Amino acid sequence: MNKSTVIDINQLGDERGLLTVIEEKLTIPFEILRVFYIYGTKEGVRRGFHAHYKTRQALICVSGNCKVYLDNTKRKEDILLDTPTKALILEPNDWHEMYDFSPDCVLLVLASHLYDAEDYIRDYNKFIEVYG
Ligand code: T46
Repeated sequence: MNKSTVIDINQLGDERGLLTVIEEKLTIPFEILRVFYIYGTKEGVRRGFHAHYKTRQALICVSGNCKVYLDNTKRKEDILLDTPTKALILEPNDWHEMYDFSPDCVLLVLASHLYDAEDYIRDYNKFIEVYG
C-alpha cells in the first residue's frame, strides 16, 4: 500500500495574479474520475472519520486552511493544508479526519473513483481489521 504524501504544486503567475495548474497523471498520480469540494464547514466541526478500500484522493485547500489527521495503523500525523500549491495525496489505507477549518476554507478533493458508499470503512475496529 502506498504512503500518503504531501506534494508541492507549481505556481504560475505574473503581475495580474497567480495561477496553479493540476494535470492528471502529471501533477496528481492517478486518473481523476470525481471532483468535489468541502466548504462552509462550521466552527469546531470534524469531518471524515473513515478510510477507503480503493479510492485515492488529492486534498487541496484552494482557500483558507484546515488540518487533516492521518492514521495508517503504524503512524499517526497531522497535516496542515494552508496553500493552494500543496496537495495531500491521500491513500485508501489512511483513516482520516479533517478539522480546524478556517471560515473561508474551500477544500478541493480529486478522487480516483466515482462515489460508492461501499468503498468507505467508517468503523474504526473494521479499519484495524482490514489494515492493521
Ligand atoms: C473523504 C473526505 C476527504 C455523495 O453523495 N457523493 C460524493 O462524491 C461524496 C464525497 C459525498 N456524497 C454524500 C455522502 C454523504 O451523505 O455527501 C454526504 C457527505 O459526505 P461525507 O460525510 O462522506 O463527507 P466527509 O467530509 O466526511 O468526507 C468526504 C468524502 O466523502 C471522503 O471520500 O475522504 O471528504
